[in-house]
Amino acid sequence: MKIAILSDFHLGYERFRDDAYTQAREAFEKAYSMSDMMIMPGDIFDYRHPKPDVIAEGITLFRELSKKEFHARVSLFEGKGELYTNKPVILIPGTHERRSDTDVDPTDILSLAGLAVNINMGKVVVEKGNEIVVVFGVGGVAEERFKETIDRLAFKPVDGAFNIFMFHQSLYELLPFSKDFMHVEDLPEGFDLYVDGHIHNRVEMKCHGKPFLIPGSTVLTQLKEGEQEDKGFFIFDTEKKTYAFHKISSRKFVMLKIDVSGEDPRSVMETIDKRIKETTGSSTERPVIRVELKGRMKEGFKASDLDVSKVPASHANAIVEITRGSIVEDGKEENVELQSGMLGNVSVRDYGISIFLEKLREHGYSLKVSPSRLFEILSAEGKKETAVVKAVEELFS
Ligand SMILES: [Mn+2]
Repeated sequence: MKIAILSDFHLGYERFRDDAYTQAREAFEKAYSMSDMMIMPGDIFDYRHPKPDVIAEGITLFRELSKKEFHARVSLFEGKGELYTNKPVILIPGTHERRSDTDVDPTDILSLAGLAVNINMGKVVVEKGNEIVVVFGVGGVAEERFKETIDRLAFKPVDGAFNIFMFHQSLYELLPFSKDFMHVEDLPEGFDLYVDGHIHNRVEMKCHGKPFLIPGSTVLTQLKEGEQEDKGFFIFDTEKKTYAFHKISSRKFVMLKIDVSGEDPRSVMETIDKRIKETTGSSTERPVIRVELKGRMKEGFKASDLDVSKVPASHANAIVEITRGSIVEDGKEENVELQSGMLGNVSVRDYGISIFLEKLREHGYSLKVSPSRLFEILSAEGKKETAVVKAVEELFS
């Protein structure tokens, strides 16, 4: 069977809302035309509570797919709720859609509408002729809960079938930053293919000797170095055990690192202007260009002497952002910048969870409510007071 693997569409992502929609649509179209079944490891939506117009975008995209003929069909489903379609469009929720286990998340809406099969904490059997593919799914959970979750689920690969383990987490080998992240070798054994979401650049590795694939997101979100590559999806061929990446047309992202060492503000500004012009050329598609200035300027000058505020407007055929945080100055610590909700390659949310856990450990937290559940309660509410009341209720009722 030919399996399309596509991920992290982030429908509703505010900064590039149209890109999120049109690039997902292109990925859906192309991936459908090349495959017998489609699997999607999470972050379909950018929010746990998408607005109705964003839910409508999701429904529109998935409805297009649901009208098509597939060569394979779902023959068995085990998971939350019922099966409302036997078309093999299979997904799990990601960390962006994550809610508590009993709450309805936006991917549940797609399955309730019969537009996809949500296999969060469950599995699905897909058949085409006498070929059988079984996909096991674990939606995004807090990193420190991942191990206990897969232990509890204890998925058993099915004899005579092609078995896929699909999830949505960080792994230590990809982001060596928290001891809560699992290692690749800790993933359950015996599967023919491992598919992960969450990471927004493309990853091709091995796990227990079998392919481990992350297609990356279909839309720019993090504006980190890894996102300069093409966006797209994988097609995996279960017969030949081969796969290939297929790109979609997506907004280009270029990172320009400019060394300002020994330069005065005027020459720095000229260099910025020249490099941006070289990068955009005659492009009409408005690439995102991120300029990172680093080094120590000519003596007597500091970062604030650079007036970069007018640069974006003078390059209308690009979306330009400039960071001066890495310019070295006397008496100034190196800046840590929070860009697009990311810290290094780690989301602020994941970083927040790891700090929260550390604090709880320091204080010898031993109550019954799991730390991740507590974090979710505290972060789900807009108002601090409401969140605290809910957390206290959960802890002491
Ligand atoms: Mn994502």
